[in-house]
Amino acid sequence: MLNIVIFGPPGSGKGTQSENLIKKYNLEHISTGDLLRHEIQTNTQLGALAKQHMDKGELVPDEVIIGMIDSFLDKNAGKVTGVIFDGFPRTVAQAEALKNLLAEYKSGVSVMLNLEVPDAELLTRLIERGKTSGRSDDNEETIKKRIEVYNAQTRPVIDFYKKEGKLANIKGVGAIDAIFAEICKAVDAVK
Ligand code: B4P
Repeated sequence: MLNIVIFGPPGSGKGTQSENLIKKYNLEHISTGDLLRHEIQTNTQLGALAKQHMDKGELVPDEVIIGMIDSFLDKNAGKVTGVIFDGFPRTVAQAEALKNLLAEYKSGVSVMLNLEVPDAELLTRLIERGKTSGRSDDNEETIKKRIEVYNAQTRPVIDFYKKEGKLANIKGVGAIDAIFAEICKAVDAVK
């Protein structure tokens, strides 16, 4: 299986580039952010819990997220040619859990695409998205908190994949197509 982790701070282009990757490589897509927003929209208990954290720009607890990934793999592993993990893992504990879960299927992460974008650009993009997204976490105060949480809790995941020899740094500023071309080079190198 071709297992791609697309990684980066909020607003770095994970969702945007995932759409391109799915089309080109015919991958199954899991976005933990989308799944959580679906839970909120359908008023589930999990959604209510997630909303409390997301509205404050915090991460949703690891055990909730890991449970979602576990059931996703249960349904899909072995039946698909590959998976794109979008917005997951966001903590080292999540990265370790993913390694263990994929090992159960004699598989592992093929490459981790780390989209690098400066904070000022992230803020501009997400404030712009907030004008139309309807997302309660796309406002200046929450965006700043999300960037802070990224730096404190999520950035260490880069070192995890560096040690695993899976890290591919991608400059995430510029035209979406040009960034995608760099992403494809990194994916083709591990295919
Ligand atoms: P996500 O849904 O993952 O939200 P995100 O990081 O804001 O989105 P993304 O990074 O995909 O947006 P994109 O750059 O594509 O998470 C939301 C929340 O859910 C988290 O804060 C957390 O609370 C919770 N959560 C999710 N996963 C979790 C986990 N694993 N553990 C714990 N909690 C979790 O798009 C941004 C904007 O930039 C768009 O408008 C796009 O058009 C634009 N853009 C993209 N590329 C561009 C480019 N090259 N140039 C200019 N603009 C660009």
